[in-house]
Amino acid sequence: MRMITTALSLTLFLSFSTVSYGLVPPRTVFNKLSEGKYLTTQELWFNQTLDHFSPYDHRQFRQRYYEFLDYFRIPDGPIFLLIGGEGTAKGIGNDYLAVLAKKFGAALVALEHRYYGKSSPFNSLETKNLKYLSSKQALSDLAVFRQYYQESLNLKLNRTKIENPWFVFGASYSGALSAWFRLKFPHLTCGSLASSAVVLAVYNFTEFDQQIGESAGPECKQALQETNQLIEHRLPASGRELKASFDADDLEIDGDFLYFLADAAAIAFQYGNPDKVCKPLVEAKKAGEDLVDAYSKYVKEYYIGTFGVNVQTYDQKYLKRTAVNEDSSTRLWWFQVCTEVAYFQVAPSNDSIRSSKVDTKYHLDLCKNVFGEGVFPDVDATNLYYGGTNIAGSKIIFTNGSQDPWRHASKQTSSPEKDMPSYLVTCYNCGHGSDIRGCPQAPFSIGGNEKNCTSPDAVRKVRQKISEHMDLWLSQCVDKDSYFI
Ligand SMILES: *[C@@H]1O[C@H](CO)[C@@H](O)[C@H](O)[C@H]1NC(C)=O
Ligand SMILES: *[C@@H]1O[C@H](CO)[C@@H](O)[C@H](O)[C@H]1NC(C)=O
Ligand SMILES: *[C@@H]1O[C@H](CO)[C@@H](O)[C@H](O)[C@H]1NC(C)=O
Ligand SMILES: *[C@@H]1O[C@H](CO)[C@@H](O)[C@H](O)[C@H]1NC(C)=O
Ligand SMILES: *[C@@H]1O[C@H](CO)[C@@H](O)[C@H](O)[C@H]1NC(C)=O
Ligand SMILES: CC(=O)N[C@H]1CO[C@H](CO)[C@@H](O)[C@@H]1O
Repeated sequence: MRMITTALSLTLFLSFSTVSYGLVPPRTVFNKLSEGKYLTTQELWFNQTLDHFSPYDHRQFRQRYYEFLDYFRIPDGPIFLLIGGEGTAKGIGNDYLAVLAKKFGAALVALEHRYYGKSSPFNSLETKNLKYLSSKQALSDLAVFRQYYQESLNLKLNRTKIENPWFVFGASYSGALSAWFRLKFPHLTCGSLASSAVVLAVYNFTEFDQQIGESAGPECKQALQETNQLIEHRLPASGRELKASFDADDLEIDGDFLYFLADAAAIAFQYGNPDKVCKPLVEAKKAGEDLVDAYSKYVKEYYIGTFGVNVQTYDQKYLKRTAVNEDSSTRLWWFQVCTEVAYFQVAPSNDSIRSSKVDTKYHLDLCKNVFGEGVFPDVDATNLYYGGTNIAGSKIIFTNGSQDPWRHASKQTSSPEKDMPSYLVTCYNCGHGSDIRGCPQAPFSIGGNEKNCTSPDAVRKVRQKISEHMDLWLSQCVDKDSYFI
């Protein structure tokens, strides 16, 4: 166990490299594409409770966080809590939230999600050690951290019992955490921005593939479907050569290979680069060229090359590895998928783009093979706990990108009576988290600049709304002397 109680474990911790080995694939949702574009990467640490729900387990672990105070209006400016998600948190990115922080005179504080990056409580990620990895524990981490940070800020400013107005932010899974934090701890934040927030746990998430078809449009969709049919046809007889032509020789299980190919297409729409996959395929089809060749070229050049995915992270043998390193995010996220939220990206029974072999059984087999008997997601329990799209929160802004396949696990309708607006950013390359990242999300643009969105105005309008809600809710918060006792 990597606990904070011994000096030995501390040094182990610090010896970890800050180098990243790869990016997180789309099923692990929000990508850290902001390499080198940080306001700060100076890491800070605090002692977190391992199990928030045990009355007698008092173990702690070291959790990493970052702060950026250059825009902070001392002493009463708001504090923006940036919620870490299913990946390593390398610093505070210079995206649209930085623009908002400047505008509101806010302090920016980012907490890495437990288990990910350097915030792992254990030296080994074997299944029994993952039992404290859950969204519920993560929400309590945020609550405890928020108190700790407010108190340490008060100490720094030589004052007591003062509360700054807080606002929480997240995108994708951390967008869901952002909404759920406001739901479960309304007294600890004035409001929440839940960007592309996957608040609905879905077992058979067929809408994901369907949205890719819609985002692709008829011509590209057909080319993608034909490509898949060719691949399925060639796989039984010449699987080895086929996999090798995608630089995916390691993927022994056909399902892993087909999942990898499905993700490779999804990524283009999710992150606002539809032409990267559609252009070469449609052109190859028109020219009567081999679609599989065109697709493998795209996968190697774009998905593996530019985007930087590590093919190994699709390999169940690899997912079984329990070492803690920068690439363990995929194993960790699969654990959350396999226990809490599912979002199994299965092929719809009709008209699918991905292979029909990427089905419910594939996912359940993976959960069992990677984590052991009895590990499967109880999505009903998750939705019972949080409410899914019927979330009974307030002062939460939901935003989604029109081309993003994940938006069908988000809240896409407004609930004005509960102060929960929902906005859809609509444009040809508006994807996952476009309100925060602009488009495309790769390459990263400073300040989440919306200039390269096919409709910059669509992004600007939603941002204006976000800003208005924040302004109102923050002002309602500071009016009270102290909204937290
Ligand atoms: C965290 O715990 C360790 C070990 O108990 C202690 O040495 C350290 O001072 C603590 N850090 C903080 C910030 O409280
Ligand atoms: C903190 O406040 C106390 C009481 O007002 C004052 O005596 C002290 O000098 C202050 N310390 C600093 C570091 O500002
Ligand atoms: C998911 O799909 C599988 C296979 O089609 C089916 O057996 C199962 O009942 C579905 N489960 C839910 C909850 O929709
Ligand atoms: C499949 O899709 C077609 C066209 O969208 C539709 O007409 C047909 O009813 C669907 N079949 C099934 C089994 O859902
Ligand atoms: C927009 O795209 C162009 C061409 O790809 C690129 O040079 C430029 O940096 C991008 N601008 C922003 C703000 O991302
Ligand atoms: C406020 C808003 O834009 N709502 C839209 C969100 O997305 C759904 C599904 O596409 C639309 O029906 C809503 O009008």
